[in-house]
Amino acid sequence: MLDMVGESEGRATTKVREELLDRGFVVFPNFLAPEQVAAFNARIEELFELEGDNAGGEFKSEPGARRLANMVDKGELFEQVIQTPEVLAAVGVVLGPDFKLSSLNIRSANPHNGSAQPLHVDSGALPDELGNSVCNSVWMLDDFTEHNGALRVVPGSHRWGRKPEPGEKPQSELLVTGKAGTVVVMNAHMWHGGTENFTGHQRRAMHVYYTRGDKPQQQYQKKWVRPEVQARLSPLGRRLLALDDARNDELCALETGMSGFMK
Ligand SMILES: O=C(O)CCC(=O)C(=O)O
Repeated sequence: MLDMVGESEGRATTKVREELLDRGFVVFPNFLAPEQVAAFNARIEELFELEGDNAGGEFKSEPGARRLANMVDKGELFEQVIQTPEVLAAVGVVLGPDFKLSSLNIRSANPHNGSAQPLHVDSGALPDELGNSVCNSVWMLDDFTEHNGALRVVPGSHRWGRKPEPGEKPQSELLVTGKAGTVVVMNAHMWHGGTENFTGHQRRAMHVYYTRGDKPQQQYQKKWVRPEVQARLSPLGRRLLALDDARNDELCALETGMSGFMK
């Protein structure tokens, strides 16, 4: 019998399935209402203020961007967002029935940050004999425009079986623009990265990142999420955080979180 996560893949529409398999990404325009975007941004700005120089310290830092990490621990709206049915259905298309949350982070490209992120694959991972192991969702919390550091993707590159060379820029690269509230689900073996922010405003995004069950989480959720938050999670939330999964405990004991390019 399929479990709660496993069942989700069957609910993806044909369009979602085809775009993920063919191009490697699918866009859900205006998925969040403006009030929901505002609620995420209010909490995120509060956290940047509270955490100051330590912001993002549970993971890694990135020149040219503000980051926050371990977000499941930092507000009920984040506990909910990892359980979004449409996104889980799309993730199931990429990863199959056995997957879990890898990490939930915020990335805000700084005004006039002077450079783009390198093209990369998440966690530096390539598909293996079992198939895909990484799938990310990028939630736009500001409009993504041609000038403010929108996401770029290289459609189809999840099938190339290699990572981009430094500075490599395929002609097929596309910019993914959209209104705040839009969500992009992508096979994270597809080459992608943030672009340069030429404007005077922050460009905020939430990265809800999933991985296959036999891989370590980027942030070991059982370690980072406080016991009182763990205790109030739904069965699906517990399952997605892999809180009762001995295999995940072993995997995460062996390896520290890998980024596609950050130190
Ligand atoms: O925030 C974005 O536009 C994408 C960032 C990204 O790919 C990453 O941080 O790994």
